[in-house]
Amino acid sequence: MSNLPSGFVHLAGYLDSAEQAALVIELRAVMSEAPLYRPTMPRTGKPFSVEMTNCGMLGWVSDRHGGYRYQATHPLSGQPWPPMPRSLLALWNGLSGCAAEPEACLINYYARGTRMGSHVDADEEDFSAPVLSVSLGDHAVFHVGGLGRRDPKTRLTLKSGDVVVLGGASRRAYHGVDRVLHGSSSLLPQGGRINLTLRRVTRVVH
Ligand code: MD3
Ligand code: FE
Repeated sequence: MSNLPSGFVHLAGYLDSAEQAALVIELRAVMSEAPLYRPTMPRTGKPFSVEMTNCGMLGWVSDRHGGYRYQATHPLSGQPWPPMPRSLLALWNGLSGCAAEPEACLINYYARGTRMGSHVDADEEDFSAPVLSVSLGDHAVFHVGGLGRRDPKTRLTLKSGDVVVLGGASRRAYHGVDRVLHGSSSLLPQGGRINLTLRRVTRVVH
């Protein structure tokens, strides 16, 4: 019995193992230029469970005093984010139905035992464009609910190579990662899970 929000499309196994391996090589280059770091929560300064970095013109960041926001530079190095790999731009062009390019690709790294609490992605100006998610490495138990925090949730497993398109109403739905199934994939030698989210941030002029 699944009751997914409208516009939620789960493409299980969309990337084959060669495409996944090629993407990991490109992401290693991105992460050597823009290292993973652990953001902190607005106001409390509590560290996130997940480590993050970005590629593209803009990156999503969070810290105690500045809050959630997009900015053009890595918060530790002060350097511009590395460009988005062309393979990701091609994925967006094939699946998003959005003529404008994605501006941000948030890279989340889930080490053993990490999770992401239920939230809505609301720091973008443009909600007409979908969010496109790519999962790599260990499987994750993911939940998606509705527009209200207490709405019923559907749980599904996101596996390596899965792509999810969050368009329409699903773009504003609550969602999160309950747990990562350690050792469920051999894609990443050190284990864990990488999730990419490609986003449009500024308004698309139609
Ligand atoms: C449903 N990431 O980075 S990706 C995030 O697996 C985030 O790392 C999760 O939530 C992860 O903000 C989930 C799938 C996803 C992304 C955006 C959504 C699902 C979504 C936006 C609205 C509804
Ligand atoms: Fe999210």
